[in-house]
Amino acid sequence: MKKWTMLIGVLLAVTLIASGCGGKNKEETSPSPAAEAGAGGGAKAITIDASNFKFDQDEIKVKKGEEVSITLKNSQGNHAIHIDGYDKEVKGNATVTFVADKAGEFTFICSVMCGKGHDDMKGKLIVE
Ligand SMILES: [Cu+2]
Repeated sequence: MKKWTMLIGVLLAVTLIASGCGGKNKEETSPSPAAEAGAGGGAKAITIDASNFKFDQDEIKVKKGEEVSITLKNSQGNHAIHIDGYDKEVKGNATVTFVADKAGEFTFICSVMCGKGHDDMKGKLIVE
């Protein structure tokens, strides 16, 4: 009788350990793809190309709370972007990263006096 009880006890322990390991493995494997997705989707990368005298995108849409990474490429001339309301500035061939924590529409303008078309260089950052 005692032997049986012990055997059942051992079997139970083995089962528990085995299932415990299985559970642990699942825990170990599942966070890594999620972490990768988090890293990949962490910052929304936006590249704006500036030339005389326009930005190739005049509307950027992001979600509120999203981390946004804006890169400005000056393919022609010398321009920079200033985002009103967020007080963020990106100079040519540089990147600025910030969290879009305020919803609304924010105008961005060229903040370098680049020539006669300078005033036409504007766009909208839409945070929804
Ligand atoms: Cu300008």
